[in-house]
Amino acid sequence: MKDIFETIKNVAFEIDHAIKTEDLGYSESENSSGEEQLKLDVQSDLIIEKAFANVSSVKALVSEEKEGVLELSKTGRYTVCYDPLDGSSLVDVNLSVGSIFGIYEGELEGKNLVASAYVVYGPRIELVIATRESKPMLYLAMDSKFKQLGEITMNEKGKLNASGGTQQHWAEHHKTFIDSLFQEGYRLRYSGGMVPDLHQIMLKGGGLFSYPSTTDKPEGKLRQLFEVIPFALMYEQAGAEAIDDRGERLLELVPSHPHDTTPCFFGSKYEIAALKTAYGING
Ligand code: P6P
Repeated sequence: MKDIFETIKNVAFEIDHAIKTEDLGYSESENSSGEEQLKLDVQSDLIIEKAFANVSSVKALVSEEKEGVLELSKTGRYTVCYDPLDGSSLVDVNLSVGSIFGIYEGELEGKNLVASAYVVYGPRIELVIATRESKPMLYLAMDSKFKQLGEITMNEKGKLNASGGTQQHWAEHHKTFIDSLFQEGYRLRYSGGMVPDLHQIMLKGGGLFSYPSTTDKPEGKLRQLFEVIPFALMYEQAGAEAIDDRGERLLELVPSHPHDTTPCFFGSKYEIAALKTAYGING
C-alpha cells in the first residue's frame, strides 16, 4: 500500500494548490447524491483519478463525486473509495476542508477496509494514515514533503462536542443527550466540515462527533464508503469508538449501494457509552 500512500501525499499538494488558485464557482453538473458540484469538486476528483491511473496496486476507484466503479487494472489488489474534497462549500469562507480515502480489499464493505487516510487543507496541510495494524499516524507538510509527527491516541473522555445535523430535525432523545453533554461542560466545536471536525477531536484529546438520523435525513447524511467507514478505522485505531444509532460498529457496515449514508457517532469511550445509554442501546 506504500504506493497508495505516496500517491495521496502527491495529490494533497495538488489539491491544496487548486484550492488556493482555482475558480470557486459552481460547475453545470451534480454529484451522485444530487448535490451541486463546485468546479473545485470536479477538479479535485480529476486530480485523484489521474494520480491513481498507473498505481499498480489499485484495482479500481470509486468517487463520492461520481456514479459507479472506475476499473483501472485487473491485477490490482485494492479499491480506493474517496471523497475528493469533503466540505468544499466551506472553501469560499476560508474554512478548512479535506480529502478522505478508504482502501478496501475485496467487496466494498466495512470489514474489508484495510487502511484509510485523510488530508486536512487548513492553515497547514496535515495528513493522517491508519491501517488495521497501526495507530493513526499524523504527518505535516513542510517544504513539499510530509514530516511524520507521531501517532494519535485518544483519551477515555474528552471535552469537545461536534453535534451535526439540523437541530429542529433531531429526535427528542438525541437533543436531550446532546444538551446533557453541554450541561457537563463540553465545548461546541462544529465547522460543518467532517474532516477538520473529526481531526480536531482526535488531536484535542477526544469528545464526540455526531451526525444522527433526523426527520429530514432519516438515514443520516454522511456516506458509508467514502467518509464514515474510513473515519471509523481512524477512531478505533486511536482507542476510541465509532457506531451507528443501533450501536453497531461502523466498521461492520455493509453498504447496499456505493452512495449509502448512515447515522454515525465517533467518540471517546465515555461519550459513546453515554450515547448508548441515551439511545437505550445495551452493552
Ligand atoms: P450539516 C459537508 O457538506 C458534509 O458532508 C460533511 O463534511 C459535514 O460533516 C456535514 O456535511 C455537515 O452537514 O447538515 O451539519 O451542515
